[in-house]
Amino acid sequence: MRIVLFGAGSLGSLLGGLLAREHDVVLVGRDPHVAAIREDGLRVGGEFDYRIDPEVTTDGTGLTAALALVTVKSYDTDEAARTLSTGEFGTALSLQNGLGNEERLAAELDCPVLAGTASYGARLIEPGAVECTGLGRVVLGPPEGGESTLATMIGEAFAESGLETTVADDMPRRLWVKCAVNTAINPLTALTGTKNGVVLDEPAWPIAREAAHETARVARESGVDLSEEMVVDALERVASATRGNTSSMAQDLRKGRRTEIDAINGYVAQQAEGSVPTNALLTGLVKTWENSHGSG
Ligand code: KPL
Repeated sequence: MRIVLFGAGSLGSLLGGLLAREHDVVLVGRDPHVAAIREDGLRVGGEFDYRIDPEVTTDGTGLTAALALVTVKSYDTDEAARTLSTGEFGTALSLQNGLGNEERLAAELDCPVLAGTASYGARLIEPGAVECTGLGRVVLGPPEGGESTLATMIGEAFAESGLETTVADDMPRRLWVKCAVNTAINPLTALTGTKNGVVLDEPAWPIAREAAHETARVARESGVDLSEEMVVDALERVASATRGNTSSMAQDLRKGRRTEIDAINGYVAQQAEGSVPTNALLTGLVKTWENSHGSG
């Protein structure tokens, strides 16, 4: 299958490197990463140890493939959608943080858009080299829920290249669970410069739990059946499994880059019918940091 992977950051490069073992992958990214891959191939380390030569480009316009796999940061989704709309794709799949990405892609693209989550841990070591810091799973399906033969076909293609893949008929609930986990772990670890496991202990735990509880409430307001226990279970599971990892938001803040706060805690605060003080506070704190560091 020909796959255009739009967004060769850490997760995108890892998934691209894994998919390229079986499929014809075009990685769309930025220099110097793209230049290094063109020169010497992509090195996939950590849980894996190999070098591979996917096609690479910095120009995502006019591309054609069976699948456009979108892994850009949530604040780049609109631009990615506009660029991809100059090409032709059978299906698009968003594997991004935050909520609302699929709607924004669907507004520009002529093909069906699937939703997904990816729990592989990834870190860019240097241009041309990505490390898998933890094996995980890709879950994908229609963003509105239900079954889809397209999702099954993409799931099979992913599994062929050795990716742990599940095709799910309850993506709305899964996306909200992931968002709840991210509302709890990402801003807390970013603001305090700590690893994911810190949220499991006092004094961070009550803040993390409250952020996840509020998110479950907002999910229910949007018609998704999600209890407080479900999100707290997921939070404990993810924080334990990734205890020693640095969250994507903590990595962004440390590097002085813009974060995905608007699509995570900011999205929850914006969608809420009532007040969500913990999510609003965490959003305000991260945005204050971004503004004062010129990355907002
Ligand atoms: O998705 C993540 C992220 O860092 O964005 C978690 C689940 C927190 C893992 O690090």
